[in-house]
Amino acid sequence: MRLILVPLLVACSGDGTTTTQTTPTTTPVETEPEGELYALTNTGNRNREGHTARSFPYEGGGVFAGDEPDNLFPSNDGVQAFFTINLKATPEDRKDKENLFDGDFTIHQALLSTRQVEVRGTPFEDLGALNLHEVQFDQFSRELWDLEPLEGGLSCVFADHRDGPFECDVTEAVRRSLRDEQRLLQFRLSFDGLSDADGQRDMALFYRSDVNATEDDIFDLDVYATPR
Ligand SMILES: [Ca+2]
Ligand SMILES: [Ca+2]
Repeated sequence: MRLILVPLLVACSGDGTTTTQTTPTTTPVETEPEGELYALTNTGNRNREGHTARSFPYEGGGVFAGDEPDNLFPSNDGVQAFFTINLKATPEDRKDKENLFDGDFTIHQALLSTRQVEVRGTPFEDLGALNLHEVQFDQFSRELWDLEPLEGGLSCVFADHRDGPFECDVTEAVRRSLRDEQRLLQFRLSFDGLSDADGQRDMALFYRSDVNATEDDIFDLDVYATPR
């Protein structure tokens, strides 16, 4: 925050001199977070990412969530997406640097976001908010359909409008993962509701070129960190 003094009142006194009163007001100023940027993305690994139905064991490769009323989901069942970020990965532009997992860093800020999203139908109106829950699993599979969120893990609203933003502050989750030597940061995305049973798709789909594939570089984790 930068303090800006704004003239509030200009008054002329009887002897012809002018006095000015000021009052402090605050204006938000965009500032870069402290530290260096470590830009990570999701793995794009089929063993770590995909979608499951929310009410029965099923799995597929695309990373999407919402109401998917096709013949695989005869009861207008909901789907939820899973993805993973490897904190041990070395960012492309930082080959000369130690990765976050092997190094010793002060983490100033970590923001998880995406712009690789397509919204079909009206999920935010019909199903509610798109929620992000931190989870842990070894292998992506249909058995994750009823996986509980990680105890003490991060939960947040990733988006509540089709125009976004699609993002969450995950600073504490990154700090805790590094402290606990947990190499993988894993998340589930799901809407508040399963389905509005209108026979229409109401979904958020995350992809670059193939909606049914698992692709890397969809979710961005921007970590600002300083080596200790
Ligand atoms: Ca629907
Ligand atoms: Ca609908």
